[in-house]
Amino acid sequence: QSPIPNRIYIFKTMETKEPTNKPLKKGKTLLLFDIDGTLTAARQNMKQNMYDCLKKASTYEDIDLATVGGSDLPKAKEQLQSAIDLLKFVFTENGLVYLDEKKELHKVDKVTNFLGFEKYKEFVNFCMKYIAELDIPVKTGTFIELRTGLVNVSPIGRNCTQEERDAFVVYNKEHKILEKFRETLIKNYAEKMGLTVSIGGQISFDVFPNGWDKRYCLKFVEKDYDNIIFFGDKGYYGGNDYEIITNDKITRGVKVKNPEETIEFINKIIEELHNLK
Ligand code: M1P
Repeated sequence: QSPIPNRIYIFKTMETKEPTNKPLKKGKTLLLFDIDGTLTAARQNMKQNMYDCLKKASTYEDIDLATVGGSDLPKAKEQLQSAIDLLKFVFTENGLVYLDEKKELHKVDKVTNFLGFEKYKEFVNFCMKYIAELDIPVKTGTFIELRTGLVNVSPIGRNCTQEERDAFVVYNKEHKILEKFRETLIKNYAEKMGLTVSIGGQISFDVFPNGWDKRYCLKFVEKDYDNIIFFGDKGYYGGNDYEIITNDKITRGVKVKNPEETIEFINKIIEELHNLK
C-alpha cells in the first residue's frame, strides 16, 4: 500500500502565536541566535558585516553570544567560521550536542535512546517508502541522516549540489513536498511515537522527541542570565524556531526575515539594554 495517502492537505501556515515580548531587565544578557536564515543565508558561510556586528556586540561586558541550530556541529562550524570564537556556547542539534565556554564538547542524549533501534528502523522504513514513491525531478543521496539528538530527512537527499538545492526550493514552493511529507509523517507515525517534525531549512526536516526543540538548550544557560533574547527566522507554526520564539517563558523572541534584519535588531536591542534605568 502506498505510504502517500490520497487526500487534500490543509496546511496551518498561519502563525498561531506571536513572539514572546518579555520586558528586559538590567543585568547579564545572552543573545542567542539561530544560524540558517538568521546569521547566514541557508547553509552558507557568515558574511563580514555579520561578523563585525557580532564582534562589536561581544565587546560589551554584560552581553554574551551563543547559537542554537538544528544542524550538527560540523555544519555549524563550517558556517560560523572564525565567529565561533565570539560565542560562549554553540548549541547544535537543538542543544543535544554543544560546545561550552571552554569549547568542550557535550553530547547529552541520543534520539535512538528515546526510540530504541526497532522503532527507529520502523521510522526509517516509513520514510524510505515515502521517498521511493515520490515523483520529484531530482533525487541524490543521504535521504536520512541519523545525528545524535535528531534525525534529518530530505526527499532530494543531502548530497545535492547548491544548484539542485536552489531548484528544489523553487519546486517545493509550488508543490509543498516537505510540508506534505511532514504532515503525513505526523499523522501516520510521529504523533503516536511522541516525535516532533520541524522544518528548519530548505531541503529537509528534523525529527526529534517532543520537547527536544530549541528550548532544550535553555536549561544550560537560564540560571546565569537576567535576559535571554532569541533571534530566528522560522518562528511560524511548523518551523524549528516556533517553540522557543513563541512559547518559552524565559526568552524574548525576535523574529527576523534575513541576516540583514538580524543586524538591525541586534543594534536596537543593545541600545534598549543600555537605556535601561
Ligand atoms: O539549521 C537549520 C537546518 O539546516 C539544514 O537544513 P537544510 O539542509 O534543509 O537547509 C539541516 O542541517 C537541518 O537539520 C537544520 O535544522
